[in-house]
Amino acid sequence: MTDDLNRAINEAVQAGDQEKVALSVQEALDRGVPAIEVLDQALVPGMQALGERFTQGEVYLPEILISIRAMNRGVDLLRPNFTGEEIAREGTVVLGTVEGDLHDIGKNLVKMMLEGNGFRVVDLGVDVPPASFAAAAQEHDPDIVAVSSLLTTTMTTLAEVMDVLKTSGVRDKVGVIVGGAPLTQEFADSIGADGFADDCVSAVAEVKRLMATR
Ligand code: B12
Repeated sequence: MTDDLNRAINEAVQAGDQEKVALSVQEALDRGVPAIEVLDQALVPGMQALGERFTQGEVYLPEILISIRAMNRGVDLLRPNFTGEEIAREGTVVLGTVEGDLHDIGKNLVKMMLEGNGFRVVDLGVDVPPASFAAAAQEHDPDIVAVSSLLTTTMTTLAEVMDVLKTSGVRDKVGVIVGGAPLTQEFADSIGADGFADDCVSAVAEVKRLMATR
């Protein structure tokens, strides 16, 4: 993708300009830029840059919400380019944001990337109690359980998810992968998760790696 188009999309996300995001994303697709590149190099960095500005106190929640809508317009245009009948079904992933946490932008991107790569994703949504991850694992017999956490206060709940998966007897049948801005590989290791990824592109690679080693 050309730098000017990349910058236009990134800035339009940050500005919360839905029309400009839609026009620029469509232009990129028309120029033959792969959807994954538009997501990975323009939309996500735009949202992440805004996240940084929020952290610095330069923008506030209303701006964030407006930008989320703008980003979603772009994601909606990309979505059909990710999923296709020609893509083989690779496996099943149960995915959700942990209890107490309502952040779902990153989770939804992970979902979209997995679906685009041929996985069936059972999306449990946000604020998912540990027991619900275990119940879904029993019901859907997934290869992987993927848990998102964006708050340091909900990180401890991830350890509870691991415990409940064990006590309900499904832990040995599934790989567990965790992610979200405050998490690290060290944290994932400390709670006994099998995998960690810090963005939606490496999440797919990590899921594939886990499935290959199981
Ligand atoms: C957008 C946002 C919101 C939105 C969420 C909207 C939504 N539908 O998601 C709203 C406004 C609702 C919100 C609310 C709150 N938020 Co908020 N929010 C953010 C913000 C600005 C951006 C998050 C985001 O979407 N980033 C973009 C996405 C693309 O990145 P990502 O989420 O990291 O996801 C990527 C990777 O982490 C990874 N990934 C994510 N999940 C998973 C899962 C798996 C399995 C894998 C492998 C990978 C993976 O892949 C993703 C894509 O590449 C961050 C700031 C920041 N710098 O992150 C604060 C932030 C996360 N929020 C914060 C806080 C404190 C809150 C509130 C408590 C604020 C309040 N006082 O009310 C509430 C909490 C509500 C709740 N109970 O959850 C803090 C958390 C601090 C902490 N250390 O815990 C942050 C860091 C801001 C800050 N510095 O203060 N927030």
